[in-house]
Amino acid sequence: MNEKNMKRISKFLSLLLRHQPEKIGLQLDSNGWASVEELLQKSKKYGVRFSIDELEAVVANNDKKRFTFNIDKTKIRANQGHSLQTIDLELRPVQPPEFLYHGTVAKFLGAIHDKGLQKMSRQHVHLSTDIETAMKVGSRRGKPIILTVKSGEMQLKGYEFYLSENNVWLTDSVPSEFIKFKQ
Ligand code: HQG
Repeated sequence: MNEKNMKRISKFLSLLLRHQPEKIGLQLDSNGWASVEELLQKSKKYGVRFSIDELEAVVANNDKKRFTFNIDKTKIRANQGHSLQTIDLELRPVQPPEFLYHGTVAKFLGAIHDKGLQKMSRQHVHLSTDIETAMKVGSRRGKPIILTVKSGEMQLKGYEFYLSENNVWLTDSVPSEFIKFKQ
């Protein structure tokens, strides 16, 4: 399968498994899992055809490991990034490193200064351990600006951090006092 086709399927899966399963009438359970069989059938009916082999290739080769199968590959879910507020990914709090990074753009800085980092339409604020990833995330919107989050200090003060299956750090919000706006 070529790159373009993989990307097309990955985008479609993100839409269904994170945001709008109702688009094709797909059911997600409370932990975000969809039946693989139902996904293939309903996608086909909707006009987006892909085989189980293609789905497996997308899950295995996805650049950010966005999706996971259950053990017998009868179910699939997105590892993070949901805007569906009712999905419980069963994340357990873990100890974060001293600092984590968030990539954003200049036009949001005023609001972030005032209100801190907020989850906006997703379930969590997304953070990374390395600056390079934060640069990529920020550059989706323009010239990236990197914010350093004092995650170690936050945790000591009782804030919880989670690590998704694909190594994205997640938290509910980051108040401004824990953000270093200058590197
Ligand atoms: C900004 C992609 C105003 C925040 C990426 C960001 C990531 C505020 C935007 C994942 C704000 C939200 C998530 C505030 C935060 N006022 N703006 N108080 N607080 N913002 O897309 O972190 O390819 O929901 O800086 O790689 O950009 O989809 O979050 O610019 O991992 O797998 O509001 O999405 O992954 O945008 O990206 P998003 P994000 P995938």
